Amino acid sequence: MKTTQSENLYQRAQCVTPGGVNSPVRAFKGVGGTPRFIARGEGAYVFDVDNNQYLDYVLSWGPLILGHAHPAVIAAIYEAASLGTSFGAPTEREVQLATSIVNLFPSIDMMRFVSSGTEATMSAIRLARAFTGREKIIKFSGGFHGHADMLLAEAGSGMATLSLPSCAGVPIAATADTIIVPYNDLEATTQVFEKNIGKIAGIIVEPIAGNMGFVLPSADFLPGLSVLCKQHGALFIFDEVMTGFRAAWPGTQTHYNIIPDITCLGKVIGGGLPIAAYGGRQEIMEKVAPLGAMYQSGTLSGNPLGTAAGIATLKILETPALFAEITQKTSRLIEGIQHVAQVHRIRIQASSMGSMFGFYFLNGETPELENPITNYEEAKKYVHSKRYAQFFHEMLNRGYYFAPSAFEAGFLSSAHSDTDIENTLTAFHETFKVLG
Ligand code: HOZ
Repeated sequence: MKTTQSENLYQRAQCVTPGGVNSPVRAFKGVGGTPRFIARGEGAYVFDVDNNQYLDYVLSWGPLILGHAHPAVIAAIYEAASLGTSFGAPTEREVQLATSIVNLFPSIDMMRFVSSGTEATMSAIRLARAFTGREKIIKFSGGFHGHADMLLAEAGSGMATLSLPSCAGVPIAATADTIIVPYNDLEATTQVFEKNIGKIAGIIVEPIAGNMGFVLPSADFLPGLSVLCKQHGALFIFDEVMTGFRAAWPGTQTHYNIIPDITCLGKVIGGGLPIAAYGGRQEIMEKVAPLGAMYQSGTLSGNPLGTAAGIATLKILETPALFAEITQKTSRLIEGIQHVAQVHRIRIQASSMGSMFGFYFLNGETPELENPITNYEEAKKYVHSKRYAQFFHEMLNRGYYFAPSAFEAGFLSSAHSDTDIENTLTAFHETFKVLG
């Protein structure tokens, strides 16, 4: 595979941008090699600057559930752009998209648009603190909620890939009120509440952990957290930036039958443009300025192009059976991967929910359990990172683009065809044959 143009651009990029990338997860630090510079995307495929074609299982880290450059989404963006790109004043599309979201989520009476998942979670934490008058928050190790100071402790995603337990430049005081608990550990969470009576403002959780690889919650975990929050007057914050309109329709809270106090959304609701949101019960959201004293703002919040892309995306995603079809294809992929691994006697842990999936290569230290990885601590211990790196490059060279890290989830789109899945599984067979 010729990669000269990517290599040239990477050289130039490194001179003007730290690590040559505008978000650390894009660098190939966890797998080695040169990041591919992407020239264009079409449906399930991306094409790099050397004109190599890849079947894309990253999909811009989740937003592109309809695939790249979906004609209806592009048409909506063109139409919006032709009328003006930003006004710093309210628009009808904001009301339209917010109304759809409020109607779909029983937990959301009111919501506020922001421009990134980071802003959504940062604002949700501030709101929980404003509403409860308390300062401490609980987050789970390996959970990634964007890059706000108080949440960059034992965080997943790029922090996991780079093995950074904490972030330089974050003052100790910023994370002093962040209490870290292992994911899926209800007992430890209960103890934290008991030791901090009347002090916990809220719990923030990725209902499905998708930034330490892919870990599903145990049956009692999310309901248990919900009960704990109610018992202790703390707010339950569901970070559905990644899982919303992805792992379940409209979110995992519906699937698990949980009514969180605050929900964070992003990725899919912006159809590939920078839109995110946080929302919840009316009495909580009324604390947000200008109604209340919790201040939060943004020049580009609710941007016309982003809301247009979001409206177009959700409209198509509502097509009967479409969501179920993408879900089915994702299950087919995961079952196929499990089968290939069995045939080649390579130990993996693989699972999916909706159109989100993940698989771990397990190392020799891993106990003989069906799903040995249930939290970040276990992921760090049992993941065979070297094997993932080898897998990644074998697949990349065959034209399949997976996340360049063993600690990220994967995604499917409506543009991925059955043939794409079958071809992917054939490539897995070939790759597993040569894995060391
Ligand atoms: N949530 C994204 C992947 N885990 C992060 C995207 C980014 O950091 O660029």
